[in-house]
Amino acid sequence: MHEDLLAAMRQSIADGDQDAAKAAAQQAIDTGMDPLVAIDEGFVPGLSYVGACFTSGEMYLPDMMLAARAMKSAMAVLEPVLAENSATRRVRGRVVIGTVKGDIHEIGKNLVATMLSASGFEVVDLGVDVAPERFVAAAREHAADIVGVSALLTTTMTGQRTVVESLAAAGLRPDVKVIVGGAPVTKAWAAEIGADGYSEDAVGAVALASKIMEAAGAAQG
Ligand code: B1M
Repeated sequence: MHEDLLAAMRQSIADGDQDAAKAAAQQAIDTGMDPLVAIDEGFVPGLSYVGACFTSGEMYLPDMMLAARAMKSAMAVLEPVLAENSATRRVRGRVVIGTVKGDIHEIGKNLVATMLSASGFEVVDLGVDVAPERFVAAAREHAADIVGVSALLTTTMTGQRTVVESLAAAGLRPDVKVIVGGAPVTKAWAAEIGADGYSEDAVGAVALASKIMEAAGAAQG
């Protein structure tokens, strides 16, 4: 049953079938499946499959767009439940998040934002294709503790370095910490560009942000 539903989720994304994706997400909720299991083991493998087919030339950009649309439909069903499940009232810190300039991938960034806000962080989501100046202005305006920068393309991940440099040039570093993530991003890259942390996934991003806030609290005594 569990495996059948996960397979249906993968298939709905591979087919780019919004209705099937929504129905599978709803079925996950109705049957008490953890929304994160549905995302990580059902829907994301569907997207990975589509990504691999795109690389090998078996699928084209419109297929990837349909898959993304189906994924977003499933997320619209799952994210409110995800937020509800882990809702906490304590504000643990303020995070400004966005996808770098030139990059319009948002699904992973949205998941990170949802998980952070569900875990008690105040999140200001700047969306996609965000210029470094906007990260700086928002960090200042919202007195951010952390700026989160997502990048999904090898050609746009350099934008993460620009954000780190722009925050420094604006005099906001090192008080504002920077965390980075996205499929091509690595821990080594984060270290190279002077970011304060890297996480592979949304759950890790919450742990990382929490660790940063604890360290900041300890430093203040
Ligand atoms: Co694009 N795309 N895409 N795409 N796309 C990839 C990334 C690609 C790997 C596909 C492939 O070739 N196999 C490839 C990049 C190759 C590279 O640079 N190495 C690629 C390409 C080439 C492109 C275009 C250039 C295609 C073209 O036009 N010829 C184009 C670029 C557009 C642009 O941005 N300027 C493009 C466009 C698109 C769509 C618009 C069709 C669509 C995005 C729609 C949308 O987001 N609204 C799309 C999609 C869907 C994908 C794939 C299939 C799926 C991405 C995704 O949502 N994954 C992707 C292939 C793949 O990843 N297997 C691909 C699911 C999501 C939950 O995972 O985003 O990795 P992810 O997020 C994870 C972690 O990375 C991490 O946590 C998240 C949750 O666990 N994480 C963070 C992410 N951000 C974080 C931030 C953090 C911490 C962790 O701290 C701040």
